[in-house]
Amino acid sequence: NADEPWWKTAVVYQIYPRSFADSDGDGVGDLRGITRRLDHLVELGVDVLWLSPVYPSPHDDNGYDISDYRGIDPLFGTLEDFDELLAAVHARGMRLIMDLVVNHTSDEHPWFVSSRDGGPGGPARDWYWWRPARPGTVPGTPGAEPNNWGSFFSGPAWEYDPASGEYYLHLFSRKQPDLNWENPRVRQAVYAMMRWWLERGVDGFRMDVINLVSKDPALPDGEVPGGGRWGDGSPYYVCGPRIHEYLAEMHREVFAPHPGTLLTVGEMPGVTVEQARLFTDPARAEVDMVFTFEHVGLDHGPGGKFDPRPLRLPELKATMARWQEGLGEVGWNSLYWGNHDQPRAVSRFGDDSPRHRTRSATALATVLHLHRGTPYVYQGDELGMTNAPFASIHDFRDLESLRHHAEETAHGADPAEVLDALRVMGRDNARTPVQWDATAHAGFTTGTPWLPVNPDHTEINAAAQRADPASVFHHHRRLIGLRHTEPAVAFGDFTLLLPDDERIWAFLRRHEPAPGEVTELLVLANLSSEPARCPAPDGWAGTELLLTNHPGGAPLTFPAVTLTPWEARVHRRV
Ligand code: TEU
Repeated sequence: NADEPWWKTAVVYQIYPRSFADSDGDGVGDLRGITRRLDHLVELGVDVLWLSPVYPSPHDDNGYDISDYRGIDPLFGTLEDFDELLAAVHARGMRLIMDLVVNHTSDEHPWFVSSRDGGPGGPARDWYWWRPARPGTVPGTPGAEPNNWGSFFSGPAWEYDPASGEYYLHLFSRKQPDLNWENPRVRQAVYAMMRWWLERGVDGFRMDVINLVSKDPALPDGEVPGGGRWGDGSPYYVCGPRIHEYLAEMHREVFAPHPGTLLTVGEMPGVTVEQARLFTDPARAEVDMVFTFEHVGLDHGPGGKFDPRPLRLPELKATMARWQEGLGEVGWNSLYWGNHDQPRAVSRFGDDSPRHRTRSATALATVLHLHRGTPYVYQGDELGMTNAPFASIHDFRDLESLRHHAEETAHGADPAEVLDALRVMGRDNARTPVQWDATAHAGFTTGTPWLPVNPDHTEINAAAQRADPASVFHHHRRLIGLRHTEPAVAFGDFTLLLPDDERIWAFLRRHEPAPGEVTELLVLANLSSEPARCPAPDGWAGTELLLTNHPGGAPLTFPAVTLTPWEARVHRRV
């Protein structure tokens, strides 16, 4: 597999800098804090670090609202601190990719300031999406927005500018105006900025909502879903009319001069397998892989993420299998359970009770890392960190949650019910500080953390887990090591077994690098808190047990083996 790209055997670790490690006691994580903690990542064995945004920002959306693309926010340090971190990462044989947020900027970015202040017809007006009020309405009054699109963060997707009497589009917060990618000057400015970071030595980009940058220029009204207040504009901006043209252009302008060295991953809300095959087909030279949202939408009810419903395992297995199948021959998957936008994996997909937490976290990791694709480990998930307790709305910091609560309660929703949904699905769950040890503030800061540390850090922390070979940390280390040593993990094909089983997740990986030279891996996992009978395929009894989260488990027999709660194992047959 020597001619395969390096990132097919790599594992990426996502750092949310604000919550990773604080070096100067201001309660917010920073770059020097990361540099000091690199040995944790080296021991884990990860290959690439993805840094969530550290650019200057008003922090309306915790840095995903950028006001200067070529700097470092003082909250996180300086460009010198960045260069020092990058050199330290490279010195340890790891790579670093930046978070590229170019669907929108901050409303405090100079580009937007000149676009707004230049008024209609101004030279920078068409860097963003400005439109007059809907015909026949009074500008600035409810219903006068240019179309009926809703924002991802509640309310309308348009903000009124009284100075010009026009509105600007923002799919996210009002402080995140959407850039107009129809304008070639916008695209060239983005490419120039990307080249600036590549020349600084970074190894690629995670591209924020990159499949939203092409909009249908007519900006038509969307369907208003039952009980909804705003139109669904997604048919007009998810994978819009020119998205492949733009990404192919970006590849030519930015990535092509760096063949074989970079990693590019597009975050793509709403992307389908068919589209992902186009985006990640190497022959099309667009991006290396994409983040799908299908598997993290299965527990959303009709009202969306804050209308959670129980997740059925067969649905999750089928979704993952469909993406394995769809990108099996052409293209490539990224694999994740969590990130800074999702609740903690062990709380959402596992059982975070003291009895089952370690076992369920390691079972979930085993299943994910043995799929075909590049795994992403979100900071703290290698420790099995859990959702945090939120006593009231005042404990939340994320504007998505705060705005949802304000909007829904203003329209009569029961505050207690809204709060329950935020506790289960709110993004702050994944943003509590990384738990390094059992001391005050978990060793994250010597000051007061911007978001309280989860009280369970006395039990769940990196120091305790480094000392425990059966810990979630060491299981992740073994899984990552397996990807580096067993080619079948990265290159084997995928066959789902027992698709309808409500508790067992079983699948096969088969790798035949040369005719007759076959390696097969059998993954069996009980994703429930009860013992479960697991039918085993014939011919596997007595095969090598390559990895397990339950040493001393029952031997694999035919026709079945009983797996203890959350027991996961990998057998190998050559
Ligand atoms: O997230 C895109 C995105 O779709 C999420 O906002 C998701 O829809 C939402 O959290 C509900 O699950 C990216 C970033 O990862 C996120 O942190 C930013 O808030 C968002 O884009 C805007 O930049």
